[in-house]
Amino acid sequence: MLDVRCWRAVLDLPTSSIRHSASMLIIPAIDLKSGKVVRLTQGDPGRQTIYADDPVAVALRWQEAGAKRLHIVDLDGAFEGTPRQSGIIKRIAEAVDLPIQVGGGLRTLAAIDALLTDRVSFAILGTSAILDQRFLEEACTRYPGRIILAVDAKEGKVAVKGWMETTETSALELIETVATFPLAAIIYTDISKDGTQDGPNPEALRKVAEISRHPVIASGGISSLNDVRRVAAIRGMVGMLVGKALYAGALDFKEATEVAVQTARERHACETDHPLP
Ligand code: AMZ
Repeated sequence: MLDVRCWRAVLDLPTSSIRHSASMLIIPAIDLKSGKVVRLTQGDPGRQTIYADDPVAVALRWQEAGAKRLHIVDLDGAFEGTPRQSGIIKRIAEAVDLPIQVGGGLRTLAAIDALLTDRVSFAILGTSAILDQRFLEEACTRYPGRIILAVDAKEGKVAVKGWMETTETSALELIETVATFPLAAIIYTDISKDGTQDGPNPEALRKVAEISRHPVIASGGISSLNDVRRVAAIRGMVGMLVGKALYAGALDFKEATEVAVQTARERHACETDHPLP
């Protein structure tokens, strides 16, 4: 079976304008709600913190800080089932010169077509991909290497529709099922940790990375350099989404990147020098 773990392969996509040797990305998350940059706690719209009124300025700030990629979620889109913040996302895409990945409300091929212009590198699919795997396959076939699957898990089961509904689908089984799909990556979010600054769940992440044939991006609770180190040390991880900890100042972007890259290098050297049987 094709092993598509190699992050370089993802970065080498024609749509990715940036080449770099770092093997572990800290990806700032820009969650949009009613035109503002917000963070929810455990995905609950009732527990929302507003961080900024100008999403374009925030995106430019992350670019200036050295981000190599941005993660943008249209939360209104995720809740309502159709993109709602397309105007702002277009303005961000025009303003920055970075690969961006965008999700929230992408439930039809037409919505994906409208998003994936040459300034938006990746479409993130959650609900539609989980409820209809043929749709995911179709989207991947149309845009090989440009679709990212969002696996948002609540106690091991995948949640959909703005995380308001939890399915019976096991996150790990889903990841196995999509092994041969030409996805760019899988984002695994631990909902119980998201927006809590409580630290990630390395055991769950390790399992996900172990069974995934795709590069894995971790999300949920990452809020200290120690958390960054623990996630970056997991084989198969290529990056991590950080939101609240960056906005609240608990984590410095540059420091986090240095630690992530250094840890990934050490891991890689270790794997190369002492390959496990
Ligand atoms: O915070 C939430 N309640 C939330 C959230 N962040 N609900 C969905 N999402 C994100 C997913 C994924 O990136 O993590 O929206 C995207 C999926 O949207 P959809 O519409 O495809 O399920």
